[in-house]
Amino acid sequence: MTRHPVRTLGDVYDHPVGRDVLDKIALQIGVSPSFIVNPLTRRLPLTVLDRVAGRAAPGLVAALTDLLEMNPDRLDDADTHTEGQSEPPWWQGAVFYQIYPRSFADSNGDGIGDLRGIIGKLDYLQTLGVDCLWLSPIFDSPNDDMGYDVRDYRAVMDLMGSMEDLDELIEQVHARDMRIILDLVVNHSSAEHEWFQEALRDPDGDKAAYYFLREGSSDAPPNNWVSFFSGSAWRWFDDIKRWGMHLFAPSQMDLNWDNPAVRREVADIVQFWLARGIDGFRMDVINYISKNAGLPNGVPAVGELVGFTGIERYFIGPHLHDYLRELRSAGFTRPDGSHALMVGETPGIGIEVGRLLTNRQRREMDLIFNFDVLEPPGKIRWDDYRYPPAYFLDFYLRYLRRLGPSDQMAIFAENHDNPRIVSKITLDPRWRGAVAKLIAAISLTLPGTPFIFQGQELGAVNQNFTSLDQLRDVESLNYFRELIDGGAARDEAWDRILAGSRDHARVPMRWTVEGGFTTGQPWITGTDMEAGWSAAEQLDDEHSVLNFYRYLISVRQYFAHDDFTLLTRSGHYAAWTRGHYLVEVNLSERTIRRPLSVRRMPGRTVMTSLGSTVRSERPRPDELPPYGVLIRLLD
Ligand code: ISL
Ligand code: CA
Repeated sequence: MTRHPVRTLGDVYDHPVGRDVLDKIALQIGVSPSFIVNPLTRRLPLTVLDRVAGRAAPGLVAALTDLLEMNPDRLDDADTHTEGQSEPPWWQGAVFYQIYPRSFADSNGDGIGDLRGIIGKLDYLQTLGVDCLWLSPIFDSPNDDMGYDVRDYRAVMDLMGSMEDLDELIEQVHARDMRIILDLVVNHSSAEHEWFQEALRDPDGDKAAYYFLREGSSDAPPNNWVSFFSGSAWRWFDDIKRWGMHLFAPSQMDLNWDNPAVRREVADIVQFWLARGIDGFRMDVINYISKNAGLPNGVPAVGELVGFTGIERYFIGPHLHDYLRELRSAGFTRPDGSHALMVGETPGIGIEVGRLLTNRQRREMDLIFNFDVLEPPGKIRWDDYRYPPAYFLDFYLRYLRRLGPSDQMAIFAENHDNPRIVSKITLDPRWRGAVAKLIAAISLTLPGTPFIFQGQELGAVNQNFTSLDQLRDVESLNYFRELIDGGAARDEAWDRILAGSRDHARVPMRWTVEGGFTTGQPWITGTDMEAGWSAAEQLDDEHSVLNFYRYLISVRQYFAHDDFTLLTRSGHYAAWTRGHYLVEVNLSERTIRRPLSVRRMPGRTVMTSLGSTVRSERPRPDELPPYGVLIRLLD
């Protein structure tokens, strides 16, 4: 790999990491990237930039060059050819469905969703038409972070059922021609994992070297990194007189991937599960696994900018690509040479680095989640704001323009860490169904691999939680405390929690009007009781969001491998074709006119987003109603 020196602003932009960073800055300040990088500024030496920026944000430029130099990989032209590529892999045309097992279906009345609950809903999932299920963590865990803190990577969590239940689930999924992937949480393990327990018993032994344990004095953590769940990323273990690193909750101890034994363990775990028949893994915060050698302090200016001090020391660490390639071959390769699916959860990763991680020629991962889609510029999840649906579409359109033939993007609007997309876009109940369908239409007809989060297909909305004791999530509870400790008024703190809490997505699925999730007391209670929005009601309603999803998923097979052409994108209107299908959308809450050029294209209407909530009259043929979608099959 040739190393390119990074001396000028142009060098930064020619570097994948640099381009992602500068694109992000441009997006945040609302200018085109060419406003920052153009023929005039390209030659600007970074030393000069540092002198200018250095006053306001000391160390920022140096942090950036460090990051770039540590990551020399580029996609060269040779990486983008398609010759010799066989059939498109199965996941390229697939629709994924994320299950949060704890809240999906409870089979035994203990109030907690479980594997047998999922088995009982396979008919529903098959009717929906999804191709692959992704289950959030089901491995043995003390559940400080709802399974994202694994105690035993080879055992099923008691609350979820047994290994036999899982085997049966895998078998039944496959019998229905679907696939199933699980969640691999290996940036960290639970402190209750036997490795960590062993480390506590013998802080100089093998297992201690699986983690980041540092000697020192109990009043000064080894560096200034902060945890995503509030406070320092270090916790003092008085018994062994060492600090232990946790980027997430204090019981989620980061694993040291620089230790080859750790990488071996992870590969073995993956092999263990592949042998049981699973089709791959979603890989939790996988881009955080390679930390900078020596764990240097984060640059405070970066911390202020992005909110998490230290992040530039690990979000694209020096060995990330190597470790992934190694894991792909040692863990994700089956005895017959085929590969199981690797879907990376990669917070902070932009489009260019995303391509490095998933380009088929590079043999690292297959898909990643690019989280920049979730918040428009200037917003974070805790802000109470309305998300413009145009941002969702334009984000993926821009993403697409940057992809080559060996790249594929994942498309998603929701997951278990985020509020519901409908509520982000509108609080007006009149548009609930239309907005849900708009997101469905974009997600399912753009080229890319769509991921639907449970309940999204029902147009689920946020919950009207009224007090802290209704919440369960460690992140929300910690953040509330952090805000209060920082001097915020209770109302003000509560508003932020209510806007961004992960618990909005984690309340039980609404199977029936009465609920239908459990016969007992659910572990967390949803407040949305609105009639018409449960699965049972929607199955019977031809205009429901659920049936809109079903329709699009069922016809997707006819265009999933066809070309995409953007016909028009202006104002609140967009139109595109995918194969023989023509999709038109209204991204606003006002009725808009359809352009004549598109109206004149010969074909017949096969689906509209009418119905569900607003039983408005048939719209005029030259108009699209608020948030409307019109799908035609062209002659
Ligand atoms: O919620 C966030 C922190 O503010 C997100 O950044 C989230 O933590 C991040 O996307 C990583 O999420 C994943 O790993 C976490 C777990 O809590 C999340 O549920 C999981 O999706 C730690 O394992
Ligand atoms: Ca149960």
